Amino acid sequence: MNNFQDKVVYQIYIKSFKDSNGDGIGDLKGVTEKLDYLKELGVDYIWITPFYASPLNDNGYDIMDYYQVDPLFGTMEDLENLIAQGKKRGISLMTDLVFNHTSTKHEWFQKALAGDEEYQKYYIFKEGEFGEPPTNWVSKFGGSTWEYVPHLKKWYLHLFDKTQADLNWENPKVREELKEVVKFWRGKGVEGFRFDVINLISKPENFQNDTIGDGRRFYTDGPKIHEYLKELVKDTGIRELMTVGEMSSTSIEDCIRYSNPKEEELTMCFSFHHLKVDYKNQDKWEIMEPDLIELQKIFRNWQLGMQKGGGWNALFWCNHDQPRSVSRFGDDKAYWLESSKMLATFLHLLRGTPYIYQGEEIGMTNGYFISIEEYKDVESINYYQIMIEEGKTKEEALKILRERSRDNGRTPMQWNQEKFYGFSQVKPWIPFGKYEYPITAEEQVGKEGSIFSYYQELIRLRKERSAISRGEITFFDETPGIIGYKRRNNQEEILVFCNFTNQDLSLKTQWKKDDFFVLLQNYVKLEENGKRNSLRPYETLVLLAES
Ligand code: TEU
Ligand code: CA
Repeated sequence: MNNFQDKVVYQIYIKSFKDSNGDGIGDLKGVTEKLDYLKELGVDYIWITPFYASPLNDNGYDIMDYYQVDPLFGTMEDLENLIAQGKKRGISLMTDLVFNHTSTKHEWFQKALAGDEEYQKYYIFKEGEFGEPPTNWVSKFGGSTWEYVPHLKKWYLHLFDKTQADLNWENPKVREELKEVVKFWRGKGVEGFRFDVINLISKPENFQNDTIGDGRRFYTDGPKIHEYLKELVKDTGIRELMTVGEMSSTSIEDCIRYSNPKEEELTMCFSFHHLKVDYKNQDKWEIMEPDLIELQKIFRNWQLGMQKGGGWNALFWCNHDQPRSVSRFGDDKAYWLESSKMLATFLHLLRGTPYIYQGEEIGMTNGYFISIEEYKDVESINYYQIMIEEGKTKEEALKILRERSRDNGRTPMQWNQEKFYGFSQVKPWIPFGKYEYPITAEEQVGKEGSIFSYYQELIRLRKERSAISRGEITFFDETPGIIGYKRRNNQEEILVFCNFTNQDLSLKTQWKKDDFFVLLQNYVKLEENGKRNSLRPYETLVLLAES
């Protein structure tokens, strides 16, 4: 196992990062231009979302050719150059492999449609009865998971959009094809992989209706998932690389198996339970305030559970599918600076590998789009329709999208105060967010007290302190609204306090200034009396005790 515990990953949503050729769409050359910025931030890996040939119905998560760079994002040469330039700066590239499904434009699916039975076996085609789909499962993007092909008189499975057909991993040929894809990119010098919804690849032997849910219990962490992952990793020789699986609706038990080195599957897992604490009745499209007690419970269970089982977490608040954390768990107006820093602290000092999503390091907020025309995301557009059909008014549906849409995290990076924020020479493919503050990278880099500088400090701390990268974690009971945890390694102990509310809250843990060194704080000054018994709104304190 390689030494990855002190590494930090930066996620790039390529379409919205930096446009180099003035077409309003971010691209590979744009990423290369910004490598020095990333080096300054201090990250070790960049994960770039799919840049392969694609009709882009789901912005590249619908791959048409695994071996080609989409011309919209550049050329293979651009990619090779990016890898080389990254290596010079000590930044490794992780690519995103979408192996649960392909675009329906993929050659394999096209052959299947043309009647080639060999290729129909690459996908999951089934007959329905009485004109009904084979099961009542619900797609992640709304509607049925089955699409009917009249001339074949069969339905095919798509857990996501109908242009994303699920691959049949039961078929050894499919598994061999996908191994070749991994080896190809490995050969290009890619040093890590993120596997998209990889825990959904193993489908049940019998397809049946779900009478109590949307079907996910039949294919999530499915029957052969561990077997498939072991085979993929072994046969492609990527055991020593940094790999992360995106695990949808997963369990701690399965994530231990996915990421415990002894199992020889992956390095770490993304899980999403902490990002559902503001879903009313588990429903993404019903808004409520985050349940902080639940949030604490989830982190406690996952952190302690994974530690006990020898698993490893990928830590994140934001990605291209999620609203911005400062808008969601912080306060992006009155406490924008403080809450951005508090959320960063909480996450980066946990046990696991932190992921920074582009713009998070400068405190970018939700997009807060006003009209439906501004939205580009297939899920947002589908659910807007569904909400209207279910009887919501347009205003109600738009209000929900403003909180929940994936486009909140997809507004273009804001590099400087020039027109189009230095992202592009022209109007970008998606609108900029409607900001209260003129948030830009230029304004923050090299500026003491900025969110960017704070992230630099967090990354530095992880590299300096083994208690953070490798230490044991324990949680201690604090006033509701505050989460407190400890990290310990050898003689070093670090205490972390985070106030997740906009209230002053008193601490149960009493501490004296003489006994600790204040490693980090997000308010400018501690009170002078040498003792601190409370935390201000969104305040965080990181204390070091050395014995
Ligand atoms: O996402 C998987 C996934 O299930 C979600 O994060 C999903 O977007 C969310 O639950 C919807 O509410 C991955 C990719 O990250 C995402 O961008 C793709 O759309 C999806 O897989 C399909 O490839
Ligand atoms: Ca471009």
